[in-house]
Amino acid sequence: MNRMKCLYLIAFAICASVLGFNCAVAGELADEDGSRLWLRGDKYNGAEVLFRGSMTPSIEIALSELRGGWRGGPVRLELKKGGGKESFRIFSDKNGIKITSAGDAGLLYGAYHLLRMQNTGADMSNIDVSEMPAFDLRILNHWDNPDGSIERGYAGHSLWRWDELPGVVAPRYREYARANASVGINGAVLNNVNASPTILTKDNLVKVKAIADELRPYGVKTYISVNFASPMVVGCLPTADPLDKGVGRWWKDKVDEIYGLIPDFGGFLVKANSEGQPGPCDYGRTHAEGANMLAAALARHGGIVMWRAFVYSASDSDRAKQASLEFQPLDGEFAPNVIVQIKNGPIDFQPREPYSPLFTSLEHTPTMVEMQLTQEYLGFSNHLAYLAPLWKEFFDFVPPSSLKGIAGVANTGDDVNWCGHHFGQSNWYAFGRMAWDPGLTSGEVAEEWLKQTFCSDSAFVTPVKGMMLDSREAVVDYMMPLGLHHIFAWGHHYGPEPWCEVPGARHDWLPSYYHRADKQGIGFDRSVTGSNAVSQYPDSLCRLYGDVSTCPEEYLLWFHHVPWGHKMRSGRTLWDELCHRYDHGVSEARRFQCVWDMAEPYVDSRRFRDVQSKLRIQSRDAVWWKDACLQYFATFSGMPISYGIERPVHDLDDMMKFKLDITNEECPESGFNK
Ligand code: BDP
Repeated sequence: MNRMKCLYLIAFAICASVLGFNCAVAGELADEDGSRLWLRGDKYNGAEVLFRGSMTPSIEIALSELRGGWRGGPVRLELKKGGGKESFRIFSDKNGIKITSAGDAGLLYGAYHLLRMQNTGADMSNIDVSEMPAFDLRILNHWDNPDGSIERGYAGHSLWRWDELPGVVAPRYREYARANASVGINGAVLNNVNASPTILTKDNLVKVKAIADELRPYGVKTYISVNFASPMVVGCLPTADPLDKGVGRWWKDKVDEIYGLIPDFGGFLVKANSEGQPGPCDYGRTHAEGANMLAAALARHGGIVMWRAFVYSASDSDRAKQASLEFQPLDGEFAPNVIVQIKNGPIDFQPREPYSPLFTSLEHTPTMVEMQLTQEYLGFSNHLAYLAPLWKEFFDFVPPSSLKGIAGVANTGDDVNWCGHHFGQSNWYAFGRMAWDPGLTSGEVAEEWLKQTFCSDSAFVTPVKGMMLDSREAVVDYMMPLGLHHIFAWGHHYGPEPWCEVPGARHDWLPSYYHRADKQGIGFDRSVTGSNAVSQYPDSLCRLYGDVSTCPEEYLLWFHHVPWGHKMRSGRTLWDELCHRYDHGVSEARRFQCVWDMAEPYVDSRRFRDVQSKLRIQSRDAVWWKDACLQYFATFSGMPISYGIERPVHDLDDMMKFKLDITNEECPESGFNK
């Protein structure tokens, strides 16, 4: 680089940081690796920040964040009596800006809020903002295993380095905690719901404590997933029966041991009698009896049990009905510190599902929703799928006020950019922001994230935000439009395999169980004359969903087996509509490539190229999905692929022979790509 250019760049960088811009448009910017997430505000270190009172580690962090990043006049922080400990008020008076809260966490959140306002260019004149979180529990669930792998993780290995803890405490724990605090996430379940009992050994609890000590100053509480058979495996008891006195005592002692190490420990997350995990039903006890036994051990310390309702078995009953059938009769039987944690939909994090009817049928049981940030069913960390619209869709049916909390299955790993895909970070960000305030729109959150992560120029933000907002629907269209679901490949959930048959496999683990395509039509009949899953919804929705002529088309094949010639609202037949939706998904993925290429002047070249190559994979995968599904379903419909749409480029036979050689814990370099 010649000297002039170098001077120019330095001058630009200084101007840019003073003005708060971070776009590349007026010159080159140093490549970024994404490790700084949305917390890229240049260090300013000139702010006058004051606090009088007794200092806590969280307040120290709030002060140092403001000193480092605030570019305005004096800011005073003050602890006030009254109000929630996480709530805060920011207002200006004659002496400058003041942040008040009843708790140190509130002051920390206030500090991050003020910085976010500055860094997104919000109007700060006569500022007076009062904020309180919509949910008390805003928790990330890590599906991380003791060996460092992450179930359904596509961003490298676990953040927790169990092998070197507690002696070595990686700096990333604090960076992780800081990122969470900056968006209001206040809890982390450290390990996989398919929990190894070994998490409860003395040696491992000391490691958990070391992490908890790092997270605490940022207001992030530590929780762990426990295996229901732990008393047998770790405690060498002959049983794990929740009504056995010795078992109850073992859990009490274990919980006391944990609180001896971690006085503010949050509690347990439990996956029981689900997908082969042990649980109370092994002893003829109910989920409530199992959960309440753990709850009794935790209650003395203020801890909670998050008991998952993700249960289904290889029975004749429609899988979509099973969680409700098992949990609804237990309504009101759970101890007060048990919260039933329910996935947003009745099956399993599909690109689109109706909400789980348990949310409206459990009337006397505290519930929380579990969303998935890691894109197990949405193209892993290869596809751009901004998930805020999915969560908003859920809240349209289940009001946030009816929930105790919100959990998100994390998409973080030890990849440099944390999430594998730079845009995966937007889901982490949006999860926190929406857990704090589900009233925010998907667009507002996307805009905030873009401005902080990349650049605030509207020529960049407007089109890229548009791409984000359309991205989830595009994935639905090229994977499973019109209510199709679970037609993924066997063994991993990346690509399509609607034809998949595995001799001896559980029928509810095979795509044909879900799509039910035959010569007459396609879709799962869950109407009153079918599996009657519709009856689990409130009457008005039951009627709406149950009638093929009123069922919203996005749920059509979820609730009905529909003839190929059925007239859709567009005037097309079902078959033609299916063709158009798949095709639309593909053209959206292509459009995203164009949008991103036009963003090149605004993004440093490394992140630009990373996203560009991911979008290329996404487009190819979209074509793979479309060609596979349409050509396979055409063998039933007997109809030609609609003439107006792009012709298939792959042979069905080739795609049927193709096996992607990946494990559950990897993101492939590409899918079918002949
Ligand atoms: C499914 C995942 C599986 C999880 C399970 C769960 O495929 O890896 O263990 O959910 O949530 O989506 O328990």
